[in-house]
Amino acid sequence: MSGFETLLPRPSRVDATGGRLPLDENTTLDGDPAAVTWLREVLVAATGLPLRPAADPTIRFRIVPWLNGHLIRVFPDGALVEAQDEEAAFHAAQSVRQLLGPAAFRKAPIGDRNWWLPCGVVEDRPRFGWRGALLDVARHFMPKDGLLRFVDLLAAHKLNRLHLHLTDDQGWRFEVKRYPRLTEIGGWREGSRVGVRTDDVTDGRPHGGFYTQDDLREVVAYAARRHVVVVPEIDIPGHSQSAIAAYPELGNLDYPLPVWPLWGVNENVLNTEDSTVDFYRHVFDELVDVFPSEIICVGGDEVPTVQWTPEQAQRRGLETVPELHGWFIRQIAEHLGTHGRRAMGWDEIAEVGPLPGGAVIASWRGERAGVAAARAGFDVVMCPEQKVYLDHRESDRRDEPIPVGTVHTVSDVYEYDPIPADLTGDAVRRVLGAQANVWTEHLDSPRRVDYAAFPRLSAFAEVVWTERSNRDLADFTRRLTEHHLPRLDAIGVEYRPLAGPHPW
Ligand code: TNX
Repeated sequence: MSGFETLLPRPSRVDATGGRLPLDENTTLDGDPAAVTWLREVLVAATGLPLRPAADPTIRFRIVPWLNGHLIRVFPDGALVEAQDEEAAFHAAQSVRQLLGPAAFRKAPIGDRNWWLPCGVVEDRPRFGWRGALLDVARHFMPKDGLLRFVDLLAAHKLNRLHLHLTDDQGWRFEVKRYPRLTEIGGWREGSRVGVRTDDVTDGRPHGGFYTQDDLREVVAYAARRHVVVVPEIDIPGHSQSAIAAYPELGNLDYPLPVWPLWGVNENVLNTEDSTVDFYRHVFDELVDVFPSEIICVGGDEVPTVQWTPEQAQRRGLETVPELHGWFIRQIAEHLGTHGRRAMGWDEIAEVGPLPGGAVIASWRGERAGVAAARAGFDVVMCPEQKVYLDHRESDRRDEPIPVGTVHTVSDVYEYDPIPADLTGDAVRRVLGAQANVWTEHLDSPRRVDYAAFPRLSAFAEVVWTERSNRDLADFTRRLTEHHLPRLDAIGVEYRPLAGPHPW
């Protein structure tokens, strides 16, 4: 059975009137929004029904600009889906797919079955504009197909930002035409000889991969069609050893470094020479050419400053060495400004000197930095590691395959709220939303990413979509277990079972 009580995330308002609209060979689907074409594609594949266009279709979509969000009305002989804009129409299309039941998520029909929509009304709109997930493709490369699939999973949850962590000490994944060694050398790491897995060594296997600019343009276009904005990150001036391995002149040492084969925080940061800042200006020039996102992430987290000197700070008119960290970020943020883009950075950048105008703070070491930045008038994306880091383990059982971090269960994630209690007044509006971060030191395949991300990301989707007053853990758990996990099963997502870890 499926009905309005199956929708996830939970909609603003539903009113079930009883009865059904059956879908069969004669059912037609049409309307102006592009979401109609997307919906037809997925439903024709799953149902085998033709769902032809028609002047007077059974299921009609239309844009109604004065609406807030979308409105789905289903009657026994037809349905009318109205949406404020293209994005809202796409959300409505996702809901229509959910209402048809888990089999609507398959890629081919699996035999005769009855397809129908429940009669009644759904009215819905998102709580936050930034409903994101970060995927770290630097620690472990995710083949392009896996990325496209991840985008589909985000879209199925009405999430709309994919923060793509493209570079780190352990790998550089973004093709830069001007500096080919970044991917030729920086894209590959040797195995470390330590063959055990703990928090601070890798699995010891050689690893690598990178995306061409055209690969990423494809990902951007695929995501855009699903109303997901891809926010790229090139992490500077720390987390940069892969770049230094490729171009040693970017670093501070007089001997070459390998792409780092260990996890953790690394002292081999970029130097602060003009030539290095210029190098990165060119890198970001190519980045903005591929990614249309207004907001571009420059990283800025975890920057040890032991390789920088007081003289270098003085030369830049700064009093202390740590201010070089802020200075470096500002150089690149200003450069992004010349492209009409805004810099986003991890919350450390708020502690090392004045923030660049228009900066967006990703508050990851708790919520304190985010609250302060919001009060100071900066936009904030909340992603506190103690709440929404999906690489962290799901229980403290010894057989949990991912041993890192603090325990975050599905209900822990569900109980998170992006607006901290001490944030009030106008500053609340500075919180653009939140994102769940999937770091991949210990997730070396799409299969592992599925395990870590789901179903916690399903809980997170409701956190950022549904009004707080409309959230209810018991109701969510029922929808999840009875209706949503079967959808993930139909897609082929190997999520962590609620009952306990998989034996692998
Ligand atoms: C901290 S979050 C990091 C990442 C790690 C993560 C592991 C952040 C800005 N930096 O480099 O992958 O912890 O949970």
